Amino acid sequence: MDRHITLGEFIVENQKDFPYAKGELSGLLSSIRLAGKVVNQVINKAGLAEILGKAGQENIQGESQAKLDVMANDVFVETLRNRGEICGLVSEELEDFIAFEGDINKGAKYVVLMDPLDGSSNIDVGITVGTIFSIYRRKSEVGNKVELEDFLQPGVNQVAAGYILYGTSTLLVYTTGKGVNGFTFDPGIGSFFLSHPNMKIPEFGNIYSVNEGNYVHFPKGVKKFIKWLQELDENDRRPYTARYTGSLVADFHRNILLGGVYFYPEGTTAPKGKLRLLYEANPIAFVTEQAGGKCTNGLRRIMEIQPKELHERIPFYCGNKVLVEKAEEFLRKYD
Ligand code: AHM
Ligand code: MG
Repeated sequence: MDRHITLGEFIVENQKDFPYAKGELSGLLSSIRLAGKVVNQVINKAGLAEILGKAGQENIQGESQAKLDVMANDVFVETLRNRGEICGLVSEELEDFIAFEGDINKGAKYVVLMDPLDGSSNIDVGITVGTIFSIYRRKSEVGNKVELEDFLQPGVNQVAAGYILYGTSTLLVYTTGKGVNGFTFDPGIGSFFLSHPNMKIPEFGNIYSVNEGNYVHFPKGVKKFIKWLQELDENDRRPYTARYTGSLVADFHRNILLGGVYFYPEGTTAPKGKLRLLYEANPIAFVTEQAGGKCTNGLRRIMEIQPKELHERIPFYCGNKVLVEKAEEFLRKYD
């Protein structure tokens, strides 16, 4: 049998990239791996375990929560709390940040921001969903209770970020700022193995991913960009192919492997788009840039934007540099 590197081995081996590291980040990534395995197991048997459907409550953003949203949130919160490597957490499902104040969390210097189960509308129909996470060093002094400013940091401060894709296979993809690596879960063994080393977005991509049902609400520049993507031009290999599942993790993962552009623009019914800056846009932007792509709000680099609140939304254009720049060109010209 060939030698396969497990995620655990990879995390430990790469700790040496951070001369100041004491193993806390490695421990934190391992905790995310563990919680991901638990969520994966529940998702796999969701249709049998009576955990499909609505939880009967709304999250802070007025979105109806699915039972699996709540379950995934609880698994990540409790796993990360009990392992002690972080002092606070923000989740899409919770209105405010949680401060972890147990003895085990006292010396922790990291905070996590996450969407525990992204693409909730796909849960009940058995289509790919994901988890997205972002890790920062806290700004306030270690030992004290975490504060809002520890979470409201621009994406350039991220120490690590990534996602778990619960699809035809389960993958964990992450970056610590030294490239992007993907690991596929072997359910028979119970471990993630390195399957996608040093991921790079292909130079050319011909996929575009957007909810075109919102077309009438989009700004003129976005409409023109979509028409450009659909025009015949053999030099550019257009028209491009439309692919959209409604799960950011799935749409993004496909595009990072095959090349293309994902966008969730501002629109008349969603003036700032839909995606959340802190736990959807920023972590995906970090992975994108580390894979050689580009991620902006149509004007500015996502990761340089100073967040103002925990659940703020942002227009999002992400993927091959040339395609994101093409979108920006149309936005500048028409809007
Ligand atoms: P969620 O976090 O509540 O699941 O919402 C985020 C999701 C993204 O995964 C996806 O790209 C987008 O919302 C889909 O929205 P729409 O259904 O408007 O196309
Ligand atoms: Mg989400």
